[in-house]
Amino acid sequence: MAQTSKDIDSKTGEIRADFAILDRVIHGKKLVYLDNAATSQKPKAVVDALVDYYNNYNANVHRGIHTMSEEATAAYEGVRETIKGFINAVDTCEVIYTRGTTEGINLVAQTWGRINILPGDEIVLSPMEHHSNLVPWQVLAAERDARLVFLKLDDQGRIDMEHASATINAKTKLLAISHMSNVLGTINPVKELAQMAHAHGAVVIADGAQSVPHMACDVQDLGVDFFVFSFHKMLGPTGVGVLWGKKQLLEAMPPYQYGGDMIASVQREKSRYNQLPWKFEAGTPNVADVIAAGKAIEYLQTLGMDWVRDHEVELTAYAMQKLGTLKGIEIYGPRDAKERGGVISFNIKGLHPHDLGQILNESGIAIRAGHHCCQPLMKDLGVMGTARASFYIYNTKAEVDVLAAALCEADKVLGNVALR
Ligand code: 7TS
Repeated sequence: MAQTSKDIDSKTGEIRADFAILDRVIHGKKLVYLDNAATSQKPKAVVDALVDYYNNYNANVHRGIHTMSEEATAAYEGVRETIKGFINAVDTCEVIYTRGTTEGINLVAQTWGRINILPGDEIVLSPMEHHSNLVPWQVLAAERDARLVFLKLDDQGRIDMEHASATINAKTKLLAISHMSNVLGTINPVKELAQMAHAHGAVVIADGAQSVPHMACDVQDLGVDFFVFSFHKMLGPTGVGVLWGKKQLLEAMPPYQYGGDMIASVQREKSRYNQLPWKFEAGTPNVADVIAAGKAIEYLQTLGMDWVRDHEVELTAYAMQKLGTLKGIEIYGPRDAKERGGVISFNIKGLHPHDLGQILNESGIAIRAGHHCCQPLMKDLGVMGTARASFYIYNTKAEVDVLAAALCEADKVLGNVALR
C-alpha cells in the first residue's frame, strides 16, 4: 500500500533520534545535512558497535584460538551472510570486503582486466561515471591497447538505449556502468544494459555506490557480473565496502594483493592461495568497521529498502518542485523523481556553486559544490561545477524548505539579479 506523507514524516522523526550529530549547531543554526551522496551520517547502533568491539572483543581475525579472536572472527564473518541477504548474492564466498567502491573497481581492473582485456577490445562506459569508474579503465585500456567507448545521454541525462544497442557490440569486452549517478541522480537501466552486453559475450560491472544505500538491489536480478559499493554512504563506517562477483569469474582471477590471510600455504619460492573470498583479502582487515557495517545493513533492513526509496522519491519530488520555482535555477537530470535518486545537482544563473555552498554553510546547511569527481560530465553539461543537495532517510520536507529559503537569501547576499 502506498504510504502517505504523514506516515513518512513520523517515521523520519523517530529515525532522527538515532543520529546525535543531527542536533549539531553550525554558525548558530541547526545543521541541515544534505551531503549524503558524499557520505551519510551514522546511527547510534553503528557507533555503538565500533565502541563495543574495541572495548570488549578487540582481536585479530582468522588466527587466534583465544575467545576474543573467535568472537571477532564470528562477528566479522557473520556480516558476509548479512550482505549476501541484502544484495541477494548466491554464496558468501562471492562477497569480498574492500576499502570501498574505488578499491573494488581497481581490484577488478587489475585482476580480471589484466588477463581478459586484449588489444582492440572495447570497454563501454557511460558519460556520467565517477572518476572511480573511469580512470582505472583508462589506465587498463592504455596498458592493454584497448579502447574506451562512451554511451550517449538524452537531454534529461538518461542513457539513449537505441545508441547503446548499436554501441555495445561484438568488440565489447566490458561494460562498466553506474547504477545511479552521483550528479544527475539518474537510475540507469542496468538490467537491460547487462542483457545487451551479455548477448555479445561481454562482462558487466555495475557501480552501486549511490544505488545500494537508497534502493533494493538484487545482484541476481540485475544480472551483472561484478557489483561494488561503499558502506560509508549507507550509514556505515568509512574504509569498508564490498566487491560482489560471480564465483566462476572470481575463481579464475589472480589475487589483487599478496601477503597474510590470502594464502593457503607458503614455501620459500612459491605459495598457494587461499579460497574465496579470502584470496582477495590480504592483510589484517578492517574488522571493527566491517562489524559496524553489518549494523548499518540491519538498520536499513529494519526500515525496509522500499520505505527508504519511497521516502526519497517523495522528498526529491518535493525538492524539485520547490527549488524549481526559483528564478534562474537549472536542475540537472531526469525531471520525474521516480526515474532518479535523491541527488539534486543545480546551478543558479550568475552564482558560482562554491559561493552558494559557502553561503548555505553560514545557514548551517551542508551541501557539496564542485565537479563531484565527474569532470567529463561537467564538460558535457557545459559547466565548471554544480551545487548538489542529496538526501537520506533522516531528511525532511522542512529541511528542503530551509534550503529553498537560504537559496533566496544567498541571492540577496551575493547580489544576483536572476532571482528578483
Ligand atoms: N562511484 C560513485 C557513483 C560515487 O558516487 C562515488 C563517491 C564513488 C564511486 C567512489 O566511492 P568511494 O567510497 O570509493 O569514494 N561519490 C562521492 C560524491 O559524490 N561525493 O563524494 C564522494
